[in-house]
Amino acid sequence: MIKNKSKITIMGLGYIGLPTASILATKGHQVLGVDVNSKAVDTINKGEIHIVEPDLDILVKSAVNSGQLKAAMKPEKADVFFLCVPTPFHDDMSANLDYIEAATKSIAPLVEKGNLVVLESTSPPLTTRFVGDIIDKHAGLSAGEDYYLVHAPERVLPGNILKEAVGNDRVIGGINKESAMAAKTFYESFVTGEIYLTDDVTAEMSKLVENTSRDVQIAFANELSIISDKLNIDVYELIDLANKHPRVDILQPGPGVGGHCIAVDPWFIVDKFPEETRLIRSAREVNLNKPNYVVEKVAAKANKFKKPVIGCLGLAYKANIDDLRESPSVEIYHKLTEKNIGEVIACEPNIPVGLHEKTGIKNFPLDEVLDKSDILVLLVDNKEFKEINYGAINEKVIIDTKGLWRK
Ligand code: SAJ
Repeated sequence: MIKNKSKITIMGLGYIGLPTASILATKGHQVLGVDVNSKAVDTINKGEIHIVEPDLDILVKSAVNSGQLKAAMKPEKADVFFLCVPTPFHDDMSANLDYIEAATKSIAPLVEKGNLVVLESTSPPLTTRFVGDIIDKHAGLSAGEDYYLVHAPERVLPGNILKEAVGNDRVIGGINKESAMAAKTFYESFVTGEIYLTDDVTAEMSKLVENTSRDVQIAFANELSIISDKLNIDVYELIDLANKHPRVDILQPGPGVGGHCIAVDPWFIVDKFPEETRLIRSAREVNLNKPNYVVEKVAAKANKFKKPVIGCLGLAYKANIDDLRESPSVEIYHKLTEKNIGEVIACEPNIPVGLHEKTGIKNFPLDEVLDKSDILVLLVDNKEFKEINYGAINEKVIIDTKGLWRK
C-alpha cells in the first residue's frame, strides 16, 4: 500500500514535474526528480529554478534545503512513479510520444509489485495502456494486478501553478478500479480539491476535451471579431451585451491562441478521428488564421504611410508571463517584418530588453516603442500596457487586438 510518507520518482522537471516534486517534498515525501537536462538538474540541486513561475523558487529552495527533494539524471526505485514529460506533436499533427516512451522505458526495470505509476502528461487516448504495455514487457509484471497504473492529467494554469496544483479538482482514470482507488489515496496527501475517479481513456479524453472546449469557444470569439470589424462595431461591447443573457458566456477574442496546451491538444483528437472532428478542426483553423488577419489589418493601415514604424506591444502567448512558445504575437511580429511594410519593433515587459535568443527578436523598452511608433499593435494585455496614458498615444494609429484600450 502507498504510504503517507512515500519514496517518489518524478520523470520530467518542467512546468508540471518540478512544482509537483517540490509540493510533494514539502509534504514529507522523499522525492527524486529526474530530467535529461543536466543544467536543470544542477540548478535544482542548488535550490534554484530554471523556469519562471511565481513562488516556485521559494518552494524549491525549501524542498532542497530540507533534503526531501533531489534531482538526478537517472531514476531510482520508488513507491510512486510520476511521468511528467512533454507531449509535443509531429508535423502531421499526430502526438509525439517519444518522451513518454523513453521515460517509461527508463522506469520500467525499477517498477515493483505494489508500486503506483501515474501518467500526468497530457496524452491521446490509450496512452496509459501504452505505458502499461512497456512496463509489463520490461518488468515482467501485469498493470492493474501487480502494480497500480493511472492517468491523472494535470490541469494547472501557467502563472498560477502552485495554487492550482493543490486546489484544483482532479480527474483520475485507473487502468482498473483498484488503481484508481490507490491513486486517490495518494493524491489526497497533497490535493485539497475534489478527486473524481474514472477509467484511463475517459481521463485522457477529459483533459483533451477541456482544452479543446476552450479552443472552440475562443474560435467563436475570434470569428465574431472579424464579423464585427466588417460591421464596424465593437466586438467587446457585442460580447459584453450577449453575455448579459443568463445562459451565454462567450470568451474574448485576441490575436490567436498560443501556448503549448490549447493550441496543441485539439490536434490529438483530430488526429485520432479525422472524419468526426469537423468542428474541432475548423475552430483550430480559425484560431490559427487569426494572426494572418491581424497582419493584413496592420498592412492596410500601413498603406497610409511611406515607411511607418510599427510597434508590437507584447510577445508572450498571454499576459504577464515570459512564455513565448506557440505565441501568435511572435508570429505576427515575424510576418509583419517579412512583409517589409515598415520598421517593426517590439516590447515585451516580461523578458529582458535586448536580443531574445530563441525568437531572434530585439526587445525594446516600452517608452521607446511608444515614442517611435506610428502604428501601435497591442497583442498582449500585459499590466504595463493597461497603465499607459492613453492621451499620450491617441495621435497614433492603434490596432488593439485585446480590447485593452477601449474608451
Ligand atoms: N485566450 C483568448 N481568449 C480567451 C482566453 C484565452 O484568446 O478568452 C488565449 C490566450 O491569450 C492564450 C491562449 O488562449 O493565447 C491560452 O491561454 P489560457 O490562459 O486559456 O490557457 P493556458 O494554455 O495557459 O492553460 C490551459 C488551461 N486549460 C483550460 O483553461 C481549459 C490550464 O488549466 C491547463 O492545465 C493548461 O492549458 C494545460 O497544461 O493543458
